[in-house]
Amino acid sequence: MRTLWNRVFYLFALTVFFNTPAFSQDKYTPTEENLKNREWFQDAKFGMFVHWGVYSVMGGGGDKGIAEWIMNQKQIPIKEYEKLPAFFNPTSFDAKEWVSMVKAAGIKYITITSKHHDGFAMYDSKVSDYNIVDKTPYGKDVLKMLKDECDRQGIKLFFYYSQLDWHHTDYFPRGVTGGGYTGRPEEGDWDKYLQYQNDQLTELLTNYGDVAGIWFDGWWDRKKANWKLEETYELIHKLQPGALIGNNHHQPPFEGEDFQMFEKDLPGHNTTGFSGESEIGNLPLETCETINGSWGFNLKDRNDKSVKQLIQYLVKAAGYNSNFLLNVGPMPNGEIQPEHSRLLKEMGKWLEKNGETIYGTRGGPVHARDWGVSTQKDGKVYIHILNWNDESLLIQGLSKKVKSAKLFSDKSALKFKDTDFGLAVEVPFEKRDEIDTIIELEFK
Ligand code: FHN
Repeated sequence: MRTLWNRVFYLFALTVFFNTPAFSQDKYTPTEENLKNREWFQDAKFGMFVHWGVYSVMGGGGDKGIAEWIMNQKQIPIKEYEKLPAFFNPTSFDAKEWVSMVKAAGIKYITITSKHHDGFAMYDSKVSDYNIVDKTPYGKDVLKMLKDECDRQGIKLFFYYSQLDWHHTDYFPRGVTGGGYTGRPEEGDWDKYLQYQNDQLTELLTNYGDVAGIWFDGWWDRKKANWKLEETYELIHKLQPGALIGNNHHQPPFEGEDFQMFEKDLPGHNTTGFSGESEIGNLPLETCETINGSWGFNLKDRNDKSVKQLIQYLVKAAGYNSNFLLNVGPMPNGEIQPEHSRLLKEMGKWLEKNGETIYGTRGGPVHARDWGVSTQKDGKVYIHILNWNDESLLIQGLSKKVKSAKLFSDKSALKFKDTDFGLAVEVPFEKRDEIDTIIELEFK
């Protein structure tokens, strides 16, 4: 008899324990609104990344490959680097022009640096006067101006936030970057730094209306540190449950995150060495890439990708069920480099014609191949031939019998044959497209 009561009591205790708030911390349950926003994110497919800050004034200091990291790469002590804000006066910054260009490019959201590793806030922070309103002759909150214009034109805005901080004295113990040269005392209170971080995040998620999400970076500077991410993530989801959290930690997703990004690589690839420790989780995916060779503005970087390369990257990302977050580094005067706006607008023209095969789709069902990728939506499959030199193509991995195969561009019928080895489709060369020959398949 006693043992039965013990067992019942023990079970009751367990259920109470597991449902007490303290414990539920570990299991993050996204709200309906958050799940809806994840759907929106996956349907959106195309975002613009913006690396803009006082480092833009240096334009890389004449060195290629240096931009937003110039403080660390040139070992510029804080007391010298703090002179830069006085030179930052982007009087040509026009949020309306930026957002109108973004719309013309077919881009659905913007992710902009609210604070990068140099610790300088590109918004009106009350937590630190090391910001654009208090320290620059410009004195205006560009994030506020941009958010208001995004709201006007129906574009969503994410804030990039660097957890790594080369300026804050309590970012201590130092990590793999931002060592001795900064001039900070070799002491500091890590928990004070985390509080500072969370206070700034509270500002960003309180003073700018609905924010689409937070794009964290810099965790990798102190991989072994206790970043207390669950507290930070819980704070964000308490302030804005629908906000999507992603963290560029280059690890498999952590509890509390809503999307997973890959830097300069398609999901599952590791050509740049960033994704060696990562694995594809079950969260919405995003690949971020530079339009040239730099994230921040670099005066000499002429390594612009071609329209073909950029469109094929967007298509491949969609084939990998991932978004494409394409970066620009605006100039210190506030303008986006005209050659980059032109490239983005060319992508917009292509999306005007072919957007149906990208927006709202999901990757597959045919896995990525050296000839291209596939996307699917509403029972249709779009085969994207990006690199193929034969007239006929054998497509494997389709589970249903094909009813029709059409060239997406002119809806003309294509000859096809369902064989034991896959679907053989004939795509005459004269019907090919230099960038992406799209076949629209419908099924029985
Ligand atoms: O160090 C940053 C870099 O400056 C840039 O912000 C990229 C963007 O994904 N992320 C880090 C490098 O992993």
